[in-house]
Amino acid sequence: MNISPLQKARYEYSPKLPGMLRNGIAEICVNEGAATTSVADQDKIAALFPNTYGKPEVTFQKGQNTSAAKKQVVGVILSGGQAPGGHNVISGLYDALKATNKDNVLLGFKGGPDGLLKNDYVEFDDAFIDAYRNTGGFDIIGSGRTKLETKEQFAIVAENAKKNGLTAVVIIGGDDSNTNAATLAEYMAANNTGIQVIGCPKTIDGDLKNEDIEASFGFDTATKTYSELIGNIERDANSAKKYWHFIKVMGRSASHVALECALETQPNICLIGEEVAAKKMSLAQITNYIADSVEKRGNNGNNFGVAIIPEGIVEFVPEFSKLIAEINELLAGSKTEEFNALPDWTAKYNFIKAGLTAESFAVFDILPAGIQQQLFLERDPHGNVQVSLIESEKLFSEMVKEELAKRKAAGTYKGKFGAQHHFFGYEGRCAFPSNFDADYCYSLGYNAFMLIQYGYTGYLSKVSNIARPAEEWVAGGMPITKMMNMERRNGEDKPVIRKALVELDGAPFKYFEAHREEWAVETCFTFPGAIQYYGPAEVCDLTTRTLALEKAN
Ligand code: FBP
Repeated sequence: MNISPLQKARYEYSPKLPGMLRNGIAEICVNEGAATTSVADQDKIAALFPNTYGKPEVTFQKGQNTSAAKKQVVGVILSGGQAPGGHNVISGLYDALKATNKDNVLLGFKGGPDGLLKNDYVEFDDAFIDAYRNTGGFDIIGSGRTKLETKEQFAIVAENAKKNGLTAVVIIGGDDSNTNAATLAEYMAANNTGIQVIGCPKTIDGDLKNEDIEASFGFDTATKTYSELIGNIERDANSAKKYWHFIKVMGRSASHVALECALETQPNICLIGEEVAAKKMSLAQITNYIADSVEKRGNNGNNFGVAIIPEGIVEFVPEFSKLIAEINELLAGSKTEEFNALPDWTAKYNFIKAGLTAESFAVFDILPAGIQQQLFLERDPHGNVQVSLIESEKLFSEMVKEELAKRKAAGTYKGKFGAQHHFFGYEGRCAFPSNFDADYCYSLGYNAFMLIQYGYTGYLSKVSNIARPAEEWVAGGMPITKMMNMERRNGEDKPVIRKALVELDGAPFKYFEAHREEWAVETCFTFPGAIQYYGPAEVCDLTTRTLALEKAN
């Protein structure tokens, strides 16, 4: 097989472990802290997780390994969207498992949770693992978005696990997947299966984060990849001086990715969904905010700029969410067929006008025609609007264009406006993991095995102090129930891990807020360049600005 020189070099890279795990398996002992309680709704969560609730935080230390000798057969899955470093979680898990006992077995279940349900797996060996060390992607076993959440599914998983002699299952996923890992752990314990379940925190979105989990893996590499591209676009804009670039970046809901990219590249504009929601901003207000920057820069002779738009933005605009809810209602059930049968867009437009409230129709009516049609024509299998497909970068650039035309007619705007559109998402999810993600992921996997070996279940692999060099990282585990609260989901109260949105009083947003007025008018672009894998640590091992600001004293 042909491989690139970088891939070859990355095979040789030895990920850095936390200092406490570096002396070899024989010298890793465990220290238990106090019992834990969930972040909210303690009584309800305790009642739902009688076997796994309230367990202590654990930390690994240098010292004699006192875990019981036992042959381990571990199953692992990758769940949800790809994130750089997944392969290293698996290689860290494999290395710790084999270093503990060469007869231990690691099975990779294919295609995400479906692999556990269909009992579709591969057994890893050295050659298999070596071909994926320090590489991006989830292609080692694939991933999937099936949710493992019903008792029936758990029973199938338990049966397949027993068939294969599994002692533990490791779920590498985001907040939903780890919520389900906690429920599966509880099921396994309640049914005396003896099968442990451990989670690992993954998602490029950065929204699986709390006082215990400092960052989800993949966020570092994905944001560095997008920031490189945004920096390159800024240089292009500053060279040609003729375009405004509207760049949408992934992040299904939270705006952590957009904020981190803004901190790295200092664009003229970056929208933050959480701020839009807190200030209840309308589409017109957001449009005016961007148009003000374009106008001021244009009047200074700078007919170019860069605006970062988070993927999830429209759901944070109250009037837009209301519109979407009304559209979903309008086309519920058989009404979709009625709508689809209408002969042309004019007939459909009249149907929409008659069906929406006047308030929502007014919002609908100011949308560019392409977006209007997208809202009605591209729908998911349940008939709902596919919000993530809305081209918000085009939505705002077209609305800004219309606003500027009015300002031009009024004589306040004297510049020229030409727009380019980009969407950066898939480009970053499978990049070669940065040194940080390669090290962090390997440590999470290695650590996950130590949690299994010491008999824990319902825990999330936790590596903390990660804004410091790896030597100082702290390895351990936290009961997943500690991160849970009750939330309303699909009409029911459910125990879930709290999703971390951008905190408007947090240090990363405060830094951005303190500088954005200047960035909006001046050209303050910064150019992070490509991820560096080899060279001085201050260039190669740096993690995100978000983490650095959050952890600065
Ligand atoms: P996870 O939350 O599963 O990690 O996935 C996040 C994400 O990458 C989002 O940023 C994006 O909106 C979504 O996945 C895209 O999903 P898909 O891969 O199904 O197109």
